[in-house]
Order: sequence, then C-alpha cells, then structure tokens
Amino acid sequence: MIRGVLLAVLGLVAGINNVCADDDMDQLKAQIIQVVKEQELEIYSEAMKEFQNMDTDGDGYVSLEEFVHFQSYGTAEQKEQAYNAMDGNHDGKLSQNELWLFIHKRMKALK
Ligand SMILES: [Ca+2]
Ligand SMILES: [Ca+2]
Repeated sequence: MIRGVLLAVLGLVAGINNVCADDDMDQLKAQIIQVVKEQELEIYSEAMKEFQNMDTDGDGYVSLEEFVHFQSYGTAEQKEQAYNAMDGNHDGKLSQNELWLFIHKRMKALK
C-alpha cells in the first residue's frame, strides 16, 4: 500500500493525472492524503528504500534511465517530466536528498 501511495505521490507531482478515471482519481487522492497524514514517516523510509532499489548501478544517484525503468505510470515523456521535476539542481542526476525534498514538498502540498 505504501509503495502504491509513494508511486502515486511521485506521479501526481509530475502531473501524471490520467492514470485512471476522474472519479477513481478523487478516491485515490483521498486515500493518499489519509496515508500521508497517518504514515508520513513510513513514506519517507519507504522512499529511501526505493531510492536504493532504483539506483541499480549503485553510484548513489538515480539516473533518468534508472527512474524510467522503475516508474510504471505514464508515458516516456511524462516520466522524463517527473524526473526533471525531482532533479532539483538540474544536473541530470537525482540524489537521495533531492528525492526527499521533492516528497516533502509534495506531501506538504497535499495536507
Ligand atoms: Ca545510479
Ligand atoms: Ca540533481
């Protein structure tokens, strides 16, 4: 469940809103907000675990290729937009810190 929410949080941030019908989307958003409120710490710890999973070559950064492989929602273009939104300093590499900040901002916006 948390992994699903995490993926949705990442996807929603990037404007990937068309993964399901509008009614389902409202329901999904309500669920996400609920989980964000109740399990905020778990989401962070899960996100950091996912970061390790995404970083398949273990260089300490998630590349666009690594992210595209991991993220199941959206088109290639949407994934690239999502990646660029998370890459806070736009150096083409996603650090753990950038992912953390991104989720933090995103969850703040949801609450
Ligand atoms: Ca990597
Ligand atoms: Ca970066």
